[in-house]
Amino acid sequence: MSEQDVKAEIEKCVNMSAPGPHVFLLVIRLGVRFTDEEKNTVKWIQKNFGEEAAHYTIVLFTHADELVDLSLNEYIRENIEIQTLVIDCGGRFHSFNNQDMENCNQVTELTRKIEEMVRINRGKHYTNEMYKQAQKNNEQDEHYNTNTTLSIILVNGGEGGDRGDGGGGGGDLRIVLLGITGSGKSSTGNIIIGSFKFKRGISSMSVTKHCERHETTVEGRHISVIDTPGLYGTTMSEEQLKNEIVKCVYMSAPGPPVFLLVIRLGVRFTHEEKNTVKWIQKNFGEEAVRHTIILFTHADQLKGKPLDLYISESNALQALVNECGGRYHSFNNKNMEKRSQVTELLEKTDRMVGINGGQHYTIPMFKQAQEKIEREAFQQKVTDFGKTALTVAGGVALAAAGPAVVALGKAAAKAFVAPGAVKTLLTGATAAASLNIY
Ligand SMILES: Nc1nc2c(ncn2[C@@H]2O[C@H](COP(=O)(O)OP(=O)(O)O)[C@@H](O)[C@H]2O)c(=O)[nH]1
Ligand SMILES: [Mg+2]
Repeated sequence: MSEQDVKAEIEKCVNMSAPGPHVFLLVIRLGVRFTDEEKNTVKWIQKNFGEEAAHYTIVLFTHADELVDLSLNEYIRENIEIQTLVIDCGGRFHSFNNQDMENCNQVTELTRKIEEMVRINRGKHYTNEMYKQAQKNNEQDEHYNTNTTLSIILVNGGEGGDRGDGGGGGGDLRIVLLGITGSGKSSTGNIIIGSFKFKRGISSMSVTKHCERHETTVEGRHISVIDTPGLYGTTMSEEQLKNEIVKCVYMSAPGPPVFLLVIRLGVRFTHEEKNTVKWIQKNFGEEAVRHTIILFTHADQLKGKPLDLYISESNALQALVNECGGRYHSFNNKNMEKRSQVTELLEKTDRMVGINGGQHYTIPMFKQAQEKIEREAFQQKVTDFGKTALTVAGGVALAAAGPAVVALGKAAAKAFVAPGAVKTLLTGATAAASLNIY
């Protein structure tokens, strides 16, 4: 197919789904090597259909029945490239066994996921205007290349339902637990879901090393709780912790998480704990704090002292609460029977979502925060390189060393930039093969 033919076919398929599809299904075959072309398919969709298109995309895995040792969730979790693809699509995915025509459940389930996405998109669908805009942008881009191996199905879904909004406001809720080791995250998770599924305790065996998710239904609402390794006090490397954070964001998909910053009462408020809000800001972005509630555990150890009074007696605690917009709640994790503490927490999350005008924390916010960290780390490397060069140059004619350092800094910048540049090229590139549009 010539580039022109492909373009004409895409145009046709967009027109066929007028006034614009609710969903792009990005079809990926499992069980065979995940190719470079496939890795770039989300970029391809964004390039050809516009940036917004990814908000309307669900990854549909076929041949999932051929996975022998692992469940689909495990497979995605263990394959960072597939995981990235899924995260790029807001964590939305589904699988089909196309050999099993009788299995109506797989279709019903897909429809449910589509409806959920439409709801999160507030009933909006991809529009032909978005397509035209993307085409206009592409015409100005001399590297435009429509060839790829990807299969896309455009689906016109139903209008958004009213079953909640995926982030509170009475709808489904996804809660991510953050805090230092021993603060009571896993116990808090157990209280919320109403059973002892998260391992808790202080021995090294029970310290949470991987993100874990358990679910429950509270008064008709589907609640998922994602427990995370401690921000401090584990033996994990920064890299391992970072991988786990990516996972917890993925686990909270589709849709917007609420963060619970878990703090233990009754013991000295540590330096690390004081920095946890900064940690959240750095790793999840400034906006994440607007979606955070502080959850104090060990409320039983206050021995009847009102929590407000306890907070007001500590400048550091007060500052922490203020940083999180004055939102806090407390749990006595030893009292599983006291369900009112969970109901009250849910009320507070709903109120927070309301105050945020229904706006949620999103995956792009997370990505932006991560990119910022990478940029800053890179700048730091360049600065350090300059400093080393300055030391090497020694005290020899400082006036001359000045410009030399700048030059070295630039050289260093090039050396460090190179991998990024390759990445950009790779992501900008679309691979050759045929385009199948159904
Ligand atoms: N008395 C009391 N103990 C708690 C409470 N919450 C947690 N714990 C205990 O504190 C310890 C650490 O809790 P855990 O949930 O494992 O902390 P994590 O490392 O943050 O997941 C465990 O021994 C829990 O039983 C609480 O509200 N009251
Ligand atoms: Mg734990």
